[in-house]
Amino acid sequence: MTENFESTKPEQLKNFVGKHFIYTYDNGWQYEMYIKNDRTIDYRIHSGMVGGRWVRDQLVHLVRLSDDICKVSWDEPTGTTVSVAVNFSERFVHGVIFFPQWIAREPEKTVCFQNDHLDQIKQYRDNGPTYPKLVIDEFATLTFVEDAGVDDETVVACGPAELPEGYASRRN
Ligand code: FER
Repeated sequence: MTENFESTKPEQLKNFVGKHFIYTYDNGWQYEMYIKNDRTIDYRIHSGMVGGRWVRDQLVHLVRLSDDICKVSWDEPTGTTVSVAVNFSERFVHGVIFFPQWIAREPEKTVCFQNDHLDQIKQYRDNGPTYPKLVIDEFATLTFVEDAGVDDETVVACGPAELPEGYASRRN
């Protein structure tokens, strides 16, 4: 079996698909996510341990927890696994990130536009070590939220360093 999406119920995801948002974890790490469709996100990491990293077309598991709350979970090619719950009405996030030990030791190895470096990333991953994982368990505040529609390839189309001044600090 390749992928199992048995929890995904596309008809329950209309409030979440198309959401584009920027958030800052309580440890100061700033992230941006675009839920491109019910199976896919694009994202940029503005600051933190792997600030500068950005990714398009990450396959995710997206579920509805309430009309305003969804959970997005995925397994990166790096071996990092992530599960992020987003509460749009109270504008906060809770994320758990499980970093393999090789990233805890040398996080800069993952700082790139990952899509262009997949062979290298998979080699790092397979070299390990994996254990012990670095588990980051943090709340975050949503500082910017918009509806960007489905499958818009222009939302996350460049690295964080190439964005206009003030892009990530916009608040709404
Ligand atoms: C997030 C937490 C972690 C997130 C992405 C990651 C887009 C990815 C981390 C990594 O692969 O290094 O909230 O949102």
